[in-house]
Amino acid sequence: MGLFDLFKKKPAPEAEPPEPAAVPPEQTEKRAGRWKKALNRTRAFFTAAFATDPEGLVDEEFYDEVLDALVLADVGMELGTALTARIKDRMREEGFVKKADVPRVLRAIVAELLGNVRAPEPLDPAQLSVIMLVGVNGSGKTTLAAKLAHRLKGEGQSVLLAAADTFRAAATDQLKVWAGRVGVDIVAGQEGADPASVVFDAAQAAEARAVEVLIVDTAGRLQTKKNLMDELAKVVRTVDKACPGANIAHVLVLDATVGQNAVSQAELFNEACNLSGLAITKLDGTAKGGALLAVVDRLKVPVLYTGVGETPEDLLDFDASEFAAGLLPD
Ligand SMILES: Nc1nc2c(ncn2[C@@H]2O[C@H](COP(=O)(O)OP(=O)(O)OP(=O)(O)O)[C@@H](O)[C@H]2O)c(=O)[nH]1
Ligand SMILES: [Mg+2]
Repeated sequence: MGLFDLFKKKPAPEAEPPEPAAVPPEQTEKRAGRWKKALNRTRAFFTAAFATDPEGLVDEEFYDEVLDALVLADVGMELGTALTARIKDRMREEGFVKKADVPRVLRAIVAELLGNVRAPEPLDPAQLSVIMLVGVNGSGKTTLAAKLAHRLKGEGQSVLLAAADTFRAAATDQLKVWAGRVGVDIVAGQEGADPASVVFDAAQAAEARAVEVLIVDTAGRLQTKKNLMDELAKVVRTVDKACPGANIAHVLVLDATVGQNAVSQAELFNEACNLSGLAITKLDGTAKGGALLAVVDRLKVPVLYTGVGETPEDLLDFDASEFAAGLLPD
């Protein structure tokens, strides 16, 4: 079991191991539908490229259109060029010649890219798990903290929130409101308090209350502000010291609407706090999902959670195949 299998409710020690639950087909369909919807706008670029003359043969002009679609979807020129070359190779290897074959080939390549990540840290279910949410201002950290708390509580886990965004009093108030709405406890400090002291207190409270999952909401910060990134590194060290033996995940929360800036965010947050995984938010409305591919390709860390709205239920577990299927037309 990996660190991010937290959502799988632990069986009581004396209970029989549960049968793997069969997912009802209507639920699979509903999930696939949500992915399709989330990636509507991104898919439109590919639909445009693939819609004209699907029975035609692939040529350089068509591959240029595919590259344009990849760049428009925020994949970036570098990865877009590499992916286009991979499509050409795969088409040749598999003996495909028609334009209509390209979406299927690209879907497989995208799913492989998203799956080519470091294996997750093993989860020790007997220990506290800590999920630290980090990211730039407004990326969706606090909302995701609430969504995760809601989900984990629903799965029967005991959850504590730590309001380690002490930059603004409003930030703590926002998380307190969420804690009340989803019905979990929260540890907060005064405005301007050292965020490391808040996480230290929260870690002690988690220990004392035998909490299973501690979710730490941190202040938004620009990845280029060195003093703020140093402060984050200090919070990380505090969590490490305060929670010896814990399962600790540092999750970068990326706003899907920021495009290629996500790559710089990922690189600099990874330097400051050695990321365990990614969450992508706002993958509803007008977002484009392509930058996520560039980030995963660069850092080789898994995507864990996806935010598709502003309510606690608007959380999807990440699934590489469903993402790839949503990204490209059938
Ligand atoms: N549409 C949509 N909006 C979202 C999603 N996640 C968060 N938001 C909205 O984005 C805005 C910022 O979200 P927050 O959770 O406050 O972001 P934050 O990263 O905590 O922000 P700071 O603490 O200021 O850095 C809010 O208006 C949220 O409702 C999402 O998945 N979809
Ligand atoms: Mg916040």
